[in-house]
Amino acid sequence: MAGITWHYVLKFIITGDAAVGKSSLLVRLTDQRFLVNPDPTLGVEFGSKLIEIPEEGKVIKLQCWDTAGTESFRSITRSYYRGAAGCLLVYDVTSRASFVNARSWLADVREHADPHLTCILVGNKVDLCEENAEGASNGRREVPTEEGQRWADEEGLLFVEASAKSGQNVEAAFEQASRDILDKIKRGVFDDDRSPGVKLSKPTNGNLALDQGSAKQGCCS
Ligand SMILES: Nc1nc2c(ncn2[C@@H]2O[C@H](COP(=O)(O)OP(=O)(O)O)[C@@H](O)[C@H]2O)c(=O)[nH]1
Ligand SMILES: [Mg+2]
Repeated sequence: MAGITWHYVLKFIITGDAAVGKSSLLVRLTDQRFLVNPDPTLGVEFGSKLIEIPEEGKVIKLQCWDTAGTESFRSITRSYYRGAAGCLLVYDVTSRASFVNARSWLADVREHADPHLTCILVGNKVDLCEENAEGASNGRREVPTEEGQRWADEEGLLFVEASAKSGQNVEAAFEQASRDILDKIKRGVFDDDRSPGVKLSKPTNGNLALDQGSAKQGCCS
């Protein structure tokens, strides 16, 4: 595998209410840092990162589109749903409203995205409700873990609780979704000709081709 840059490019979208931490999750993934006062996202922002799925022996290039969560951008962001293989549907565990609104974001995803898209529900900001020594939380949590898990199960979504601030489960969320997408590719649900959200590094002479050019291109590789 020497020299291989990536085996698959998977396009992800990150969606959910404003201020739940979508941009922070992306910055944590790509730059391993956390901004206390990030600028609000205007329209759509982009980030990319290589991750490894060791048990599959595959290197994945994640291409992530971070959408603005405000109503005024909703019509713009819808067009970005189309070519995605994966979606992070984010809510804030300290905001019940953001969890309730996740339903309408999911409805948007279902309406506009590929029906085979893998969606992972991410309850962000768990660092704000860490338990004390007696096991009691400090009271900021508004959505119990079980409730998030139950809704994810009902809707057929993957589920994880994470923190862009501490980094907990951020890469794991993308990895879990990528594993699910790889599984779909294996089963022939996604293929790179039909699904714009999945791009395969083209084989030459039975080996995976180098695609240094595209991997190094642009501002975000
Ligand atoms: N404590 C905590 N704050 C967070 C976390 N993620 C984001 N924030 C904060 O929440 C606010 C909104 O974050 P942002 O990433 O802009 O949200 P977006 O509108 O969904 O992109 C910012 O002040 C962030 O610093 C987290 O995991 N924990
Ligand atoms: Mg944002």
